[in-house]
Amino acid sequence: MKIYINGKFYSKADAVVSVYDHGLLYGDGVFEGIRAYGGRIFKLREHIDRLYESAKSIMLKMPITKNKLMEEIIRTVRANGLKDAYIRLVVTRGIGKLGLNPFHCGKPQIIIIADKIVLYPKAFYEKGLSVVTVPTQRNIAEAVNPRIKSLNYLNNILAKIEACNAGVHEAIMLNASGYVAECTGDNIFIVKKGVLKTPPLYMGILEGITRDEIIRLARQFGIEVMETILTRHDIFNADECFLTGTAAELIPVVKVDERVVGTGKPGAVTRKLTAAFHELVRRVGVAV
Ligand code: PXG
Repeated sequence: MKIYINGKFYSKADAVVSVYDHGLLYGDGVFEGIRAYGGRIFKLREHIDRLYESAKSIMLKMPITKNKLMEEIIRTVRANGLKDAYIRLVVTRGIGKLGLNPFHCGKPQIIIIADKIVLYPKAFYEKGLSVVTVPTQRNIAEAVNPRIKSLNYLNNILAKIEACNAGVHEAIMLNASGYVAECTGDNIFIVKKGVLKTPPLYMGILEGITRDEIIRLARQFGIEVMETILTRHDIFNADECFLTGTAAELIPVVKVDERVVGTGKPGAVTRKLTAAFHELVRRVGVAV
């Protein structure tokens, strides 16, 4: 495996960063999780745009242009001979002193890992997931804005631990007002009376690239889409529920806090959007 760090490739064993890097010391940095399907990188430009927005928000000055970074990502996928890949793009604050001040750090470090994608077992996509709502609330936007895809993922990890403790694979996180926000690494949708509903960005969520694509696909099908406040009650009583994310793609949810959602099986709208999404990812994207 060839791992990219600041313009050079290293073997997995040699791909190391300094213990003085603020990415390690403070979780100070940003990242993206990107996928390639059949030699095409899906929504590369959108991921790069989101990364630069995250970086801007935390006052991390990207050391290279967007175009150069896209070239470097393509180069890394190519160097690893991958057609279907999970690309982890990480930008750390860089090497600094012990002490919070990010302005004492040198250059940000750019790391690109292109690896094989490990999928959830197929059974989850066919039967649907069981999930729980958890005590850990999603970060409030006025503290660490969930729209920043930062290296500081403890908020989500705490929720994931609670899901694991409950014996399920995913957690629904609520915001500080008790409304549904998102999952630990996925956005959430429901279908109610033919309308597709998902929490708006101001509920304190990441603007998922898969989320945006599903909204667009649904509208193309003539399905009404509402970005609206959702409560646990709405999720329990939904006709269908599914999660979206780069890693998970679309995954049906059939049980929430022991309440069976809809028929207890992946619904028709979920299946239709899943098929359309799979068709899309193989057709579009930046060729490697
Ligand atoms: N919410 C959160 C908190 C996320 O971290 C999503 C929603 C979905 O966004 P996208 O743009 O992927 O549709 C995410 C994405 C990983 C990994 O390695 C995590 C994500 C994506 C890819 C890989 O854990 N999270």
